[in-house]
Amino acid sequence: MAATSDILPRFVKNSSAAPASPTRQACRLKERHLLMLIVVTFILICFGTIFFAPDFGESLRKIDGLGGMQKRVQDIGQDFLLPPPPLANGRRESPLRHDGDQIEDPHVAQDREKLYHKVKAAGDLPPPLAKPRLGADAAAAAAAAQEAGADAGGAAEQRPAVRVAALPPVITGGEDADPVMQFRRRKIKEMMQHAWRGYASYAWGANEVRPVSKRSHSAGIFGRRPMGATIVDAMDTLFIMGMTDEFAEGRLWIKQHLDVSQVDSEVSIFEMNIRYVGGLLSCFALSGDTLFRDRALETARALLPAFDTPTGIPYGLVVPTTGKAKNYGWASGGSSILSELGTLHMEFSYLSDVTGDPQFRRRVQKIRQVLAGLEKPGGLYPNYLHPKTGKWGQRHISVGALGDSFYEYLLKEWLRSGGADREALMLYRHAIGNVTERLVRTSSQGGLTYVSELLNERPNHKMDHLACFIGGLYALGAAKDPDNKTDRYLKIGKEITRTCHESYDRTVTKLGPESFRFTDNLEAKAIKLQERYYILRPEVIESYFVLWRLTGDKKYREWGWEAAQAIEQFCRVEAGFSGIQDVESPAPRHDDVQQSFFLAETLKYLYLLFSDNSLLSLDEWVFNTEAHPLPIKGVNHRYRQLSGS
Ligand code: DMJ
Repeated sequence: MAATSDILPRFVKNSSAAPASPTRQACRLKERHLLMLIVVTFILICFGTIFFAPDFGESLRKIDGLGGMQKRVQDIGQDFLLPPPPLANGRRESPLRHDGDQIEDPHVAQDREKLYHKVKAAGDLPPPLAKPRLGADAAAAAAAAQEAGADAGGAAEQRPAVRVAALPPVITGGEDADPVMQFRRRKIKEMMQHAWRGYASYAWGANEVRPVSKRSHSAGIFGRRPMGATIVDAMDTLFIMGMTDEFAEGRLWIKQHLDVSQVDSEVSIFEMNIRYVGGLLSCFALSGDTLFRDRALETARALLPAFDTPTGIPYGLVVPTTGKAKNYGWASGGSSILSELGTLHMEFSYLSDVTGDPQFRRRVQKIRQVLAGLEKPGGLYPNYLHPKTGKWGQRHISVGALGDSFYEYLLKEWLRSGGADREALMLYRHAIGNVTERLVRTSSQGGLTYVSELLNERPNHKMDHLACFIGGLYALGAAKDPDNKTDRYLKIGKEITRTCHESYDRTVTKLGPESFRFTDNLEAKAIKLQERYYILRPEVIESYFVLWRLTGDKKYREWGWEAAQAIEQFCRVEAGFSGIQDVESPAPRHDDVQQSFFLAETLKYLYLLFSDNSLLSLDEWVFNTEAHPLPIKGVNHRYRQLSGS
């Protein structure tokens, strides 16, 4: 057996007897080369260690220049081989690119952004854009730009923050004198920043973000294309919170990418109206920027083919590119849905006023005419109406899912029109009167007030989370409608809101379930597992906000804070906020969706709850069903009606 002590292989077996042969000499030479290689490698490793290991480098850092260089190498090091960021102006590039429908891996975009910020921090790129200036400062900046002959629109493409400076000042103020409320309001703004950041980092341009798995998400209601639903829905919340950089980013996306007419799959008329048309009109009213009005107009135009029915009652779905429209297959023999066909009036009327195009108002007046002329079984409105026959479908009556915002828009359109639409008020009084007489009930044990449903004349003692908006609606009607039921309706509004608070307070997480029931044995509790989820819905908080504004009772602020804390505890995840699957679990699973209405509604109502009453006063603004504020005609100077229309 050959000796095993040698490190290097032997090439000659009997080395002891034989003199050194030429072959042997060549082997020694090779051995020497190999040894030299090892020594050089060792030196290189030592050198690298001194440079890259923080402890070894500590003393070197003291030497000017060398220390700085070492830090830079360390900072950039691992990302050095990634391609450079595409934009040097501080604008975030979309991880989902629309150009040619190319979808870029969000992780690549994330890495690129990380590298960009590192390089920028190392001082190799120009400093980021200055924050937009507001007020007089903004006016001065705009004037200077004009004087220099700058094209505000064109230049804005590259430098969105500058574009905002050219806008009228944001609505500021609204800070409550109470430091506790100031703290809470700041916290809600921080939650908004977190929600926005999660969406912008992982799903920019898509409809929503999956904040756990950090990917984009889209519900069928928006069609199959990325339509920036979260951007459009969040814009007015960003505006009132003074998040001007984010607002500028959103505006740029809307300018460059939002074109509903190009969507070649079915979109929901209702959702496109309340989130897009409503959201854009709200931004127009708040900012005066006509881009928003024009996009609202284009969006509403893309929906119009759905109204071409024998009765004028619109279908629920339309394909904007082809104009093909239809109803949901599951909706009572091809019927349209009450809450959908009845939740267009505010946006369409306002759109006609600010564009001078009367066709939108005409469409919703036609719907109104049909509804006003129909016989209502027991004075109530069933949830299904057939667009061809103009006849009611299945007799399901509810102020929750499928019915809810129809009732809301009767009262609110009267308010929005500055009292001009008296027919809306009459219909509201009639509808709410019958809801009160036939659906409002009191639970047998605890005396909780709730609104039941009717299915083929039989009561169903269940309330949806969605139905909880009606506490606020009762109170709003009581405060604004000078009829003789004010006290009674205000009391009902307060009581229903108390019940909705109970539905939160009686769960493990202190978040309310999707629906809750009233039986002989339980009250305001979900029975089935499928009813126990919470998807960041706003309706309960919405009623807290309205009742706080109208009554000044501090308990609504406390209840809102309880909900905010529960959302923070159970729904906050690394890239935003997620719905949860079971409000009765101490460690609920996340549904991995950050709904766009969380930014549009839930956070907005919380923010307003902890602001003072001057911010979006209920005397000047009325909120659409997605919490987008619309100005009240004849009262609010931001109404911006097109002269002559
Ligand atoms: C929102 O899109 C609107 O509030 C709508 O009226 C009902 N559902 C969601 C929020 O829950």
